[in-house]
Amino acid sequence: MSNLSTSNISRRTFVAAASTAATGATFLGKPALAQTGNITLKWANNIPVTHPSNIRIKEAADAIRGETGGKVDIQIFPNNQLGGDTDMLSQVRSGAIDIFPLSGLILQTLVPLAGINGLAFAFKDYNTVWAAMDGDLGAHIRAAIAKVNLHSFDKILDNGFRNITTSTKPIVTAEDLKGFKIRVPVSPLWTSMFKAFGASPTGINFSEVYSSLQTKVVEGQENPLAIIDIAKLYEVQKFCSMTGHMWDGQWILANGRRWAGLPADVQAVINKHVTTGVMKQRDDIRRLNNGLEAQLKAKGLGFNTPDVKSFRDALSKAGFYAEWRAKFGEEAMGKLEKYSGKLV
Ligand code: X2X
Repeated sequence: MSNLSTSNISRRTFVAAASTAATGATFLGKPALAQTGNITLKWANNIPVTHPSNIRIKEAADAIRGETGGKVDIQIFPNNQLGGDTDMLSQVRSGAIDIFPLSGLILQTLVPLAGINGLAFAFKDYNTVWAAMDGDLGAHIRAAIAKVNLHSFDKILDNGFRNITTSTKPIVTAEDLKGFKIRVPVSPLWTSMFKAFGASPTGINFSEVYSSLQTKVVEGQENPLAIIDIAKLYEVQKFCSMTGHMWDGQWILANGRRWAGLPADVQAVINKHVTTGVMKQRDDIRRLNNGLEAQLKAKGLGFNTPDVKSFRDALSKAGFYAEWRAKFGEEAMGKLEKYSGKLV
């Protein structure tokens, strides 16, 4: 120790390092996996088991089990088995669920800033989406999420650019949305967007979407093609309008206390495999959303290319961008507009 200067090392770091050296039992100041018992984590979400989000996370869970010699077991509960999104959000906060991927726009009920990437027509393509979400905008949102004691993993899952489906008529211009009964996820920004179009939106969790379309509680909904296909919404919808009105992704949220209590080496193994899984999931979703139109046509869904400018103009005219600029604030809007360009 005599030639080791401790003057620029904090006491805490020094103590942690010293105890690691002495016992080998800690890693970055936390107990290591070798010193703890088996760890079971409940991972729940709102989508069918055949969706890439579940396929890739199952692969990640298998790899994590393998690398930890079976000590870390991530159990996946897909397809709203543990409740709808708003319910699962309460459960991940209380610790009844450990890990839960959720749209930033639904998280907005708890973390207002998390809806910002859903501002309509903000992203022109995937390159811009990933630059923003893996860059300054995503970092800003994740910092806001941390304040409500949820841990969010570095990389957001892709859901995709969203398109409008209906059982009644094709949506070609913004005019066609006037008075239209549409399901939106439970989220202030989503509701406000469709009100600005003059539609009549109802906030409904995804767990109830198929039945609400089937029983015609609502005439339509909006989702990326991968969801429309995998959740079989084409069975209860006739038309799809390729509005691409917003990009949506799911932050992978963990209960803050549970995550902080995991040994650091366990956190590192989970992070590594979840990140690999997310990067593969993004590739899968991009491919699906680009290639599914032909398959959905074959299943009877009619497609049309709408007048996107009419939708964009309707929102500007209704004051949608001005309203949300005031709510999100200039600092956050600056982080978005660095990627999107000015939104007015
Ligand atoms: O609820 C939806 O529409 C879905 C499946 O796209 C989300 O998770 C936001």
